[in-house]
Amino acid sequence: MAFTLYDAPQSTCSQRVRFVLNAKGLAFEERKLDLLAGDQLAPDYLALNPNGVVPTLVHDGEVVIDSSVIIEYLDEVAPARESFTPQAPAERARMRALMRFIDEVPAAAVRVPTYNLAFLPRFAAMSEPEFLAFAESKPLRKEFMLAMGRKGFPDREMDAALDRMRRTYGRMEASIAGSGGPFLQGVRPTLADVSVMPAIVRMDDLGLAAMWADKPALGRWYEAIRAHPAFEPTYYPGSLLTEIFPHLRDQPGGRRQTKN
Ligand SMILES: N[C@@H](CCC(=O)N[C@@H](CS)C(=O)NCC(=O)O)C(=O)O
Repeated sequence: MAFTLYDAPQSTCSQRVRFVLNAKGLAFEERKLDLLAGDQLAPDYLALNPNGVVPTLVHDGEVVIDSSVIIEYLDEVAPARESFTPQAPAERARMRALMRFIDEVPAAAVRVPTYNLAFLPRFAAMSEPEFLAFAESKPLRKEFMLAMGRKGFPDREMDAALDRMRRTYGRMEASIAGSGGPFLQGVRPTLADVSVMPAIVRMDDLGLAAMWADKPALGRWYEAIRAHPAFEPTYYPGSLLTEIFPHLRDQPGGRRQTKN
């Protein structure tokens, strides 16, 4: 089986796919896109992924897009070594319900602190017409970029996003407690754990891990997922925002860090 993954080192959606490929021991050719340079909007790439986002997987000529769809696809075509889909239909349904929640709530919410705390200096340096043209070029994220503007999301939006992250921690804590842990659905990680992992790593990278200090099961979950053999190769050097944006290291979490 030949796999080509179009991705970006720091992209949370790409990290889901790298984790599953690594866990299964599947060799893949990684084609890294520079998202700030706009590689994802080049006509050749848009022909593969009309959403103009990473990741995109090409498997023996078949193009598969959207990280949740890709990780389900990988678990179907390559169930060996480690499967991330439970056998029992009711458990599968629970996993998929968690994945829908994760895509709708934390995967979307985490973009707000990411843009405000990490990417903003890049956008602030653009002229207004430059920024508007940049936003206009995004098939999937035009409105998101316009809502953010060159000055960043207002406090109201930031607070709402952090609140959605808090609700995620609560949902995770309950799921881990209900299953006995250490993962969301018990002793083995499922695709739901893989789906939420990059959002939690991102919040930690932004200096906001104190937000779940009162959630012991989530703390143990984080240790367990980091100890998985696929974690290290997934987060190879350059995968964290603090590695490429020095201002994040100086002011981890900014003023938000104290607001739990
Ligand atoms: N639902 C899509 C979302 C993909 C997505 O938002 N990718 C981001 C990186 S995590 C991206 O490529 N952003 C580039 C841009 O917005 O121009 C998925 O899960 O694959």
